[in-house]
Amino acid sequence: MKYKAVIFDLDGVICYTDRYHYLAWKQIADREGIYFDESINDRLRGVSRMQSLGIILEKADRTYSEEEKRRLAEEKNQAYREFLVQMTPGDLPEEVKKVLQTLKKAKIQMAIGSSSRNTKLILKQIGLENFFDAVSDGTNITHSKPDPEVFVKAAAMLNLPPKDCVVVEDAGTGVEAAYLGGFASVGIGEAARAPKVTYPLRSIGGLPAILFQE
Ligand code: B16
Ligand code: MG
Repeated sequence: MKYKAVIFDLDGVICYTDRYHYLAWKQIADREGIYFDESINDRLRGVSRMQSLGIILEKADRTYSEEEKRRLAEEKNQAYREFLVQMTPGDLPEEVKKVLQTLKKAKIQMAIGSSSRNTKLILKQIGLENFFDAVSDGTNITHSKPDPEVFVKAAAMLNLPPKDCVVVEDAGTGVEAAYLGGFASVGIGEAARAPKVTYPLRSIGGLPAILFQE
């Protein structure tokens, strides 16, 4: 097999928490009278909470103090977590579940590489708390995607060099991060059009075929 491990992004790949990020930021933006839409939201994929806020505030008609920014980010996180605590194992899409089971059977190692500081909560909610061989997330990195740090750390946790791992991403920034770290990447959704993507895919169901090719 060409790869020994898969490093999955979380939001938008394993589950649809990207929708909840959007709804939580939308609440904050609407209250502050700041224009925010789905295309601005696409720029937030894979970037940290504070960087996301910085992108949203580009449309604000006044400047915000550091203290105000800290408070807005905290409020967004509270709103986001209210969605997360309502998630159940039923929020793990069937297609993703099948792929994970297939790879487990084939003894391919699996890790998470997510910028989110809520990764552990999400995995617990969808019943994957003890499923992955390694979890690298927003709590163990200092630079978010497109910096490759989160994937480099995931590979180190698996004791594998980047060339033995493939990263699965839904964001252009994530594909860029994989490329900069020396990883092959599978891009789904908008990430399928990222300039550095190795394997563009329509949906995650096509992942086993890529891994099992000679
Ligand atoms: P949190 P991923 C990223 O997760 C999201 O795509 C991004 O929109 C979010 O700002 C970031 O996590 C931080 O999330 O506020 O929960 O720490 O796509 O890398 O799994
Ligand atoms: Mg993502």
